[in-house]
Amino acid sequence: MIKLYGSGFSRAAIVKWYLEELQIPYEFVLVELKDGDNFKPEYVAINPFSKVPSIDDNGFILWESGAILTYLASKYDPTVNTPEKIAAINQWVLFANSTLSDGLFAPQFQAKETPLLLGKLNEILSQKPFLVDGVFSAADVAVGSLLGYVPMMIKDFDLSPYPNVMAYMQKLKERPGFMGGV
Ligand SMILES: N[C@@H](CCC(=O)N[C@@H](CS)C(=O)NCC(=O)O)C(=O)O
Repeated sequence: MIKLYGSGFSRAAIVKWYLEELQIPYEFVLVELKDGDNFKPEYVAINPFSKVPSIDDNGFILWESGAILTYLASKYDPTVNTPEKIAAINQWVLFANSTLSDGLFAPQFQAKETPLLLGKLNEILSQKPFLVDGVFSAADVAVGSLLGYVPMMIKDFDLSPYPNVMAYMQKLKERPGFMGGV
């Protein structure tokens, strides 16, 4: 069974959501960051950088939430069955964890990047319900999770100029497993 290593209020919630979407049985292993469990030798053996999440899939260990999402998609989502599809998902996962993350949360980029990125995302989401081929995938978990952090991390952020982004966030929030619990 897959083991998911994570802590409360961490990016392990992203992987947990996707495991629930895929309906894969998994064991959640608590690595309590506030107690420094991530610096203990047994966890450093799993992730040398002491970050969560990590997974252990029957002996195959992987860390970085984005890498874990694309691995799970290519292994366990039967619709992800061509190099092009894997690449398209990878593109959105990398976009979420680098371009979008920096543009939304790095103070030096916010003013220029946030309206540009959310404006374009709003346009894209006016044409399709989900990001890759209009079908829910790991791409939506990655981008949706990042967007989910906006109301949590940026006080009074006004999303009203981006109604399609708001509707997308609401639709994802209603899915069972959405960023739940971790
Ligand atoms: N880019 C990494 C970020 C991982 C990360 O920074 N995780 C945080 C929790 S959300 C962590 O483990 N922090 C512990 C620490 O830095 O000591 C990912 O997406 O997996």
